[in-house]
Amino acid sequence: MKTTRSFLLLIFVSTLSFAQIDKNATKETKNLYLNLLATQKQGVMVGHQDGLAYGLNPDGTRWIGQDGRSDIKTVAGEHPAVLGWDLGKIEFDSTRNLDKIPFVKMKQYIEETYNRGGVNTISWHLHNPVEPKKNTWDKADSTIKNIFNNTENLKRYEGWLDNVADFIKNLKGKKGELIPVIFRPFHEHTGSWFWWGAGHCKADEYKKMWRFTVDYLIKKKNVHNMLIAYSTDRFNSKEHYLERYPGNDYVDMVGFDIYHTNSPSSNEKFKKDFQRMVTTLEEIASEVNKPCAVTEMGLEKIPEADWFTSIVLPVVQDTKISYFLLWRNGYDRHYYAPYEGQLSAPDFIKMFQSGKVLLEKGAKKKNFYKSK
Ligand code: BMA
Repeated sequence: MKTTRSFLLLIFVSTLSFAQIDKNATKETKNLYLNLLATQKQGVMVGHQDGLAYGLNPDGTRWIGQDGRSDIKTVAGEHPAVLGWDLGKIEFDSTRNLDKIPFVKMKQYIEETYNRGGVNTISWHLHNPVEPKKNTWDKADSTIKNIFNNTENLKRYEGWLDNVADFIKNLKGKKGELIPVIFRPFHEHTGSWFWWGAGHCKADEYKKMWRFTVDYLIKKKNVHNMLIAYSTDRFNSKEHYLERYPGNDYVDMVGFDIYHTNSPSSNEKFKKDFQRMVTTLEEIASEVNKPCAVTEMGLEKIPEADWFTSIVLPVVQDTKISYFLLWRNGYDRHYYAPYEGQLSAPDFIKMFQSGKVLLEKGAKKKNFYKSK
């Protein structure tokens, strides 16, 4: 009897700890979550921020809004497996996001990616709800405290969340089903360059803001096609990583952002830090039973010809990491994925040919949205 009871308890606890936070999530969203877990160590997917929206021509000039085009496809023959998008400026009913992508086009790209079997993740570089003219990089202290202290500020923030909810709830597949997205709010909070960063609010304020946001979207606005990702910037230890973690009931996926600067002198140090952070993330992900990813990364302008195979691949291959997302190819001095003719393009292809990383066809094979 006693054994049966503890056996049942064990089953109960393990189903609980595998579950995603939104019990009313759509079927496709639940499948995405379970399949991210189930297909760990079966290739790490490559992501690219804004990859379908714009990029660079061989001469370094920009291309914008050419349907069917992406720099990764031009270089390696396939679109990225994961596409990142940002909702910055959705706060103001703007028709374009902070990097000038029309929201109607973003919706189209998200739908195309989903229809191809790929994964979409959404970040939000939002303005400061207390002083809405000030942008995401505003460094005012106590912003979060001042949102909750003041009804007008809170109302304003809720209005912004309404816009986020409307956007996410309007993403639909061919059969009218809602498209699951990985929503990654208040990112890089171990740094202090955004108003929600570690230097500008206390840990409990950050957690309060996080929980309020997630509850508002899921419970109040009934957004049920979303997984919630927690992503720090650099961190020194497991404790540091978890310092502002809002709890297992508020996070579906764990990740971090990391940028490589000052190459080549920093190459060894970067690789070491990256390795340590991936190892710690895998440990945490195993403990909390949640999928994990390198939610942003890159080396601006990729001046290292073998960056992908000598620095990135050795660290991410054969790990639990579901994907690493390269930041956007904004313009000729600010890009993170190779484009046609770029120095690291042959090496990117070599990384892809290793069979250890996946682009869109590899994502499709994982059949993320179907139950197994
Ligand atoms: C930053 C830069 C900015 C951009 C922002 C949000 O890292 O790429 O140019 O506006 O991300 O996408």
